[in-house]
Amino acid sequence: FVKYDWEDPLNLDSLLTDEERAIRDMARDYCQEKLQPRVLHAYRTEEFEPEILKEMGELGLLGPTIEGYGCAGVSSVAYGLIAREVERVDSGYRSTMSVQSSLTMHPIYEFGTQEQKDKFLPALAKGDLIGCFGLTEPNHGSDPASMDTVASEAPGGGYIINGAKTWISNAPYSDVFIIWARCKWDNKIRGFILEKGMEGLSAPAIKNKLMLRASITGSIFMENVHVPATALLPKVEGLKGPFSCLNSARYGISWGVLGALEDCISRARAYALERHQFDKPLAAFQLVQKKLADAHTEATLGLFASLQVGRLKDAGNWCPEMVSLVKRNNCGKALDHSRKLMEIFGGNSVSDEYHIGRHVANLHVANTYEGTHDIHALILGKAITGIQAFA
Ligand code: TGC
Ligand code: FAD
Repeated sequence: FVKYDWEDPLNLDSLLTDEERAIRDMARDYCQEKLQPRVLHAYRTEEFEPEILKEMGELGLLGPTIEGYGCAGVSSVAYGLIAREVERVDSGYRSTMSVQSSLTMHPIYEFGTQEQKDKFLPALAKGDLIGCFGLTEPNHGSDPASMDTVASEAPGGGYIINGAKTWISNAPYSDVFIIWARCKWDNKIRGFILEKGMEGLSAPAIKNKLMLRASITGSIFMENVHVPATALLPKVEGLKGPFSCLNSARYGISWGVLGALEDCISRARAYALERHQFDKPLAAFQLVQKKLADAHTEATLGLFASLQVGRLKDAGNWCPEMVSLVKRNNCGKALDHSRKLMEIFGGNSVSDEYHIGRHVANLHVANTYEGTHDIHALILGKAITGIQAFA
């Protein structure tokens, strides 16, 4: 037999290419050396350092699956491995990275004009510009089809946008806003690129969050924002525009949350070996071992499922329901098991110095945004039964 490796029990490593392993190792080194030392301060103060995006850009971690425009052009699996390493430190840092990559760069790359791509993608890839994605509204979260934000044709050319978005990651620091609005002239939803400084556009921060504090979240208010005709993303209409971006981001989250769970496992293991009660390390008690075994099993199975979805995605042999399956399962499992592992820390779990409480709080958000756990159950339920149960 080979020796059982508790950090890679089923040898995921053997299914990666040399390039994917190199990207993972580079991302892990960066995250552990540069992000881990900053995370407690960021979480305590809700202060975001925009330089982090520039650092990620320098390493080719932004929009990594895009070909050209200064992007790395790597596989979806490599993108997942990056998300896993970033979220091993904090889900908020992964949020910042995935909103830039999947929700800002992706729609410009897929649905933008050549001019829009040339103008925005190289600067977003370097982290010189920061982007956000406005779909959710104060009155419409799970049901974006009912959105109130509207675009109308401006008399002298271009469009006028009115509405509000809420819970938008990166918004207060953003230079580029991908805004989804219902177009008054034909009632269809389309995407627009708004830019910081446009009259009538504001993006105040939502402060005092209990979770995901290392990622800055804001509202977006648009009062008669006049945008030029060139702001429209012309190559898509309808909800499949924003949902296509979500396919990519949800897939990345399915890897990311398991990075957070893996960090919880390794911290809980170290703590259980070190801490003694009843003259024994906690790790010697069966109930503690069961918590570690359960978490470790689910993290491993989840990683293999995401790897398979990534491979199918790159082969063009996939569908969104596969992404719903791994997003839902991995977020739910990461949240449940990180919570159980937190018990191993007893009273110390309350201290942020032990990190696990921060992961648990963050994972509640990951289980909620990009489609809640229950919304993804309904997407799968529809695929299984053929019956739509949303409304
Ligand atoms: P439905 O009628 O099912 O579909 C409308 C149109 O969209 C198409 N479509 C998709 N296209 C591509 N990919 C997908 N995954 C798609 N899902 C649907 C569909 O084919 C149809 O096209 P067409 O041409 O026929 O018009 O839509 P519905 O209104 O019934 O919606 C159903 C539901 C509940 C599944 C959907 O609305 C949903 O997924 N709700 C969840 C909302 C959500 O995920 N919001 C995320 C906001 S962004 C965010 O949270 C970022 S956090 C980032 C971070 O910080 O990391
Ligand atoms: P609701 O839709 O009001 O849902 C509340 C509850 O009702 C949930 O449990 C839900 O599962 C349940 N529910 C709703 N409909 C049904 C149904 N038909 N059947 C059964 N149960 C149902 N959005 C963006 O657009 N861009 C971002 O960058 C972004 N970043 C975010 C960052 C953070 C920190 C947070 C917290 C959210 C972010 N979001 C973002 C918003 C996020 O996508 C929404 O919160 C999420 O989609 C859920 O919408 P909601 O909060 O309006 O909940």
